[in-house]
Amino acid sequence: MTNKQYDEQNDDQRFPVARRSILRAAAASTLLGVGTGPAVARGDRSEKENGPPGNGGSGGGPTPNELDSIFGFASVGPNPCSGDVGSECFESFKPPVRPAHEVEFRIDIPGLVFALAGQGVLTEETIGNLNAAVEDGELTAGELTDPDAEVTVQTQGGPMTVTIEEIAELLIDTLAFNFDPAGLAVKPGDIVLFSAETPDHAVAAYHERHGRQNRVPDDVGPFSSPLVPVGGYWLYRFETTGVYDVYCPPHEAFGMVMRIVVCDDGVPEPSVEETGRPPEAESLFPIVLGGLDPNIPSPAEVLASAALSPENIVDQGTVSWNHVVEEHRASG
Ligand SMILES: [Cu+2]
Repeated sequence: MTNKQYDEQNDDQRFPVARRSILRAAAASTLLGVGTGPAVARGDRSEKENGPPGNGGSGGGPTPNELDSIFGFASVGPNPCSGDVGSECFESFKPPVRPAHEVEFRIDIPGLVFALAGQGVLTEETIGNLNAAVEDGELTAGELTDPDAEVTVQTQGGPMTVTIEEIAELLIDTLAFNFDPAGLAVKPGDIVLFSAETPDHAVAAYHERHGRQNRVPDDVGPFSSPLVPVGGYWLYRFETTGVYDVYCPPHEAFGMVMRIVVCDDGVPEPSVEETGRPPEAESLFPIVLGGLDPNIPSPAEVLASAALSPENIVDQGTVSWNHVVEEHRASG
């Protein structure tokens, strides 16, 4: 995602006048707003043109009775499971293609943190101090050398003054680009609905034919989605028992990867073959934020985390992205 796209999303409402309480609201509205604003608007607009598959709608193409084993089924929307709804939304899909689980494509970057990037209002020293202070995911008294120092940030809504401590708090709220949940256990044959709440995402298997280390069960093809429009979704059926590692091609380098474990009983082992480039060992996310570093795990770290061990995923059913990040930050 480019700065320009973010600037366009940083509308007036996100940076109103009253400061402290609004800052939290700003963070929250970005957490939700970057996705749900456009998602709702675009979903509404396309509602007349499309419907969920198996429900008489076109979905941008013929209604499928089955999902392609490589390309699944993509729809521009509307997505019955968009936003804050329960699993009853799955009933909008007819049984041959009814999902049993949902994963959201998310961007959790407070608008103000993004606005700070590239404005040069923080010194190297302050950035270093902020990064060290938030590394463990908690702000402890005394960690910031000058917590009350103020900086002025240019936003779409005009200049906004914030303290270093407020920036630190927003950095801790920054969860970057992610799949949520980041760990998911499903039964063989289950369909997963990937919901595009924010733009610029896709799903691809770590597969030798994508030039990558093979991290899906033997016999599973090089499946992938297209770039899924906001308000749209992608459906994929996981047939073969085993551990599936997938990534978002535009955002993998920033840590956007996840693991799906397919099993009936017992816990399958990950199968990793050296067929190509492994998951990135280092996150490039601080580059997006002009050097600010909220300590988001790299793709390799995410997939090696205890939180995403197949045992833990099967035990928990789902593992949130927030949990993966918290575990990483706490591990020092
Ligand atoms: Cu993405």
